[in-house]
Amino acid sequence: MPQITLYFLQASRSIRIAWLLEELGLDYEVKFADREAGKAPQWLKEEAGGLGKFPTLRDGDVLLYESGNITEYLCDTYDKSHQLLPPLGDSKRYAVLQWIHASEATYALHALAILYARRFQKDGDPAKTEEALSINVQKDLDYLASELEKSPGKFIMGDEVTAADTMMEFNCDFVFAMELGTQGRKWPKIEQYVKDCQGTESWVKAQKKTGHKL
Ligand SMILES: N[C@@H](CCC(=O)N[C@@H](CS)C(=O)NCC(=O)O)C(=O)O
Repeated sequence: MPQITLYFLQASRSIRIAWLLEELGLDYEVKFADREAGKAPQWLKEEAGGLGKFPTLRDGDVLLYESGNITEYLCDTYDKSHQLLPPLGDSKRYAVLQWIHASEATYALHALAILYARRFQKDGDPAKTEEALSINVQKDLDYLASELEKSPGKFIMGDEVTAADTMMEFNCDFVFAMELGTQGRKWPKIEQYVKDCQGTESWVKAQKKTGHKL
């Protein structure tokens, strides 16, 4: 039995961690659940423990949630060559950590504001709310596109996948799939980036093993 268990909710950020585990070449068991009325089923929350949000990961006695935190833990514990996250003392570490944090604290925040407005806004004009909130999403995407232009390779930090990509790929795929704030605009550089991420052997393996689909 592998000592690592990934509690995986369908159509969620859980794919970030499956992709990272594949990049690290680690053996892991997947406890997969489909959504029920859009939410995580109770049995998965009880079995996983923690905050009841996914991904959640168990490694022996260690229980972790928050995809950015799980990413740091897995890299610090198993990425001995520091391919995915540079070591302490290397300034490139903070360039990667910046994306790990931005993926949740900025990119997901701005996109989810629109999803929640779509779901929960009762009064006023939802289209106007979405248009106003889309400014943040579009600025975020413009910035990512400009950073990808500057990258010496097809991924954020260059030609090799890093933890910046294992976190950010989901944000881009999700925003495009749900058209969250895109307002008809296209970002071909980011569309190509998503294709390149999803074309890696490790992402393909993660998708097959988990059954992830948006
Ligand atoms: N910031 C957290 C977000 C976790 C989160 O909200 N996950 C969603 C799926 S993407 C979830 O578990 N939703 C199920 C529910 O709320 O029932 C992370 O990066 O892991």
